[in-house]
Amino acid sequence: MPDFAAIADRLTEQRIELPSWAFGNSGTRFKVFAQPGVPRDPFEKIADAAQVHRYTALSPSVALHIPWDKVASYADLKKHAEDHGVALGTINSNTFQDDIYKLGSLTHSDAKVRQTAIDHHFDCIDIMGETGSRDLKIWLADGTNYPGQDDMRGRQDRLTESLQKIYERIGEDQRLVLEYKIFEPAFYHMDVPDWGTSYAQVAALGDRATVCLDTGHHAPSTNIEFIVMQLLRLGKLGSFDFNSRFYADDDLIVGAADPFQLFRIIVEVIRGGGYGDDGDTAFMLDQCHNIEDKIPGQIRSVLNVQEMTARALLVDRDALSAAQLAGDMLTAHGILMDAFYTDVRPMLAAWREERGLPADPMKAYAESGYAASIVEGRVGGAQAGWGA
Ligand code: LRH
Ligand code: MN
Ligand code: MN
Repeated sequence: MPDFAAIADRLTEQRIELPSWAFGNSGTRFKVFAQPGVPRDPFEKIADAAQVHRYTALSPSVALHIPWDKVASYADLKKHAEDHGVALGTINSNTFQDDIYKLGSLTHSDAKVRQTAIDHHFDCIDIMGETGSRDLKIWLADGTNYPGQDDMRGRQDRLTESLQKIYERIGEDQRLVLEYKIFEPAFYHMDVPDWGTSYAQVAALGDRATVCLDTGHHAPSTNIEFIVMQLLRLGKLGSFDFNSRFYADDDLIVGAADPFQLFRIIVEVIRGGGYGDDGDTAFMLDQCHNIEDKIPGQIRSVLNVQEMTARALLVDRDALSAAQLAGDMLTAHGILMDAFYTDVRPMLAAWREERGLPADPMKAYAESGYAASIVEGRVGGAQAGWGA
């Protein structure tokens, strides 16, 4: 196995984008538990996200969700982010919370509704111009609840047409990233339920259209690393929404439910050339901390991604290929597991200290007093959360 020292530099290439919505209140359909001190506007969300980067140096950008993060001046928000040592990243569109989209948005049978949804994406593209964002991420809640409710084929054709119009608007250096999800909120069929549908749609658009893989959006037992391999092979893995799940789209801390799966995914990202400076695959988190504290929740997640990345970088590639070519399955499997079982935490603590970072970012944040300062300082105003 390679030495940790041999992979240490590659860890500096890691960039994990944070979702602005992870810092606001969220919950389930049963209850949203409000927390004291959570942000009341996008500026405060950025300030909180910057704390994660400050203690880890892993998360230099923040994704926005529109209209949740609507502000009067995106230039001001960009400046505010830069003043806090982070950048604004992916712009997420949102066509899932307005009454007109009850029966769909980009797939709707009514051309007026489709145009409203397309116009929303045009607004998002304008915002990208102001924020300097590269990626427009589209996740659609479109689908049906009952067999026969609508014509699935017609909806797919309308989706192609709508996406084409949006794609034509993005700049030469920008990308359209289409996220899929097997179910929820629609329960019979989703219009973009799987990577194959997303791939078919983005392949028809062109080179600047790619797929977003949210790790919580598959059927149980899906081999997600296989999808990672295939999309990278096809040059279409634009980004990840990382989170973890036990049942459905649980949006829990990354690596909490199944660290081994996270390891296997990152092994394939590295194998497929998607990692770091060489790769075009954006690592993002998509989590909702319903009951745990939001900032340490995100710190934990980015550290878990880093830890599994270190272990994945430790896989002895040459020995693995040799064993695979020799048909020596037990040796090959053993090589992978050796890397997985390596406890890299002390090495990562030292790696951080060498770079002027705290050995234990969770502890450093907890001792910083920031949590108490926001509880004290953020009085008055409504707390930001879903739909805010
Ligand atoms: C949908 C999703 C998508 C949305 C986010 C809030 O389940 O994963 O990425 O934008 O949640
Ligand atoms: Mn997502
Ligand atoms: Mn999701």
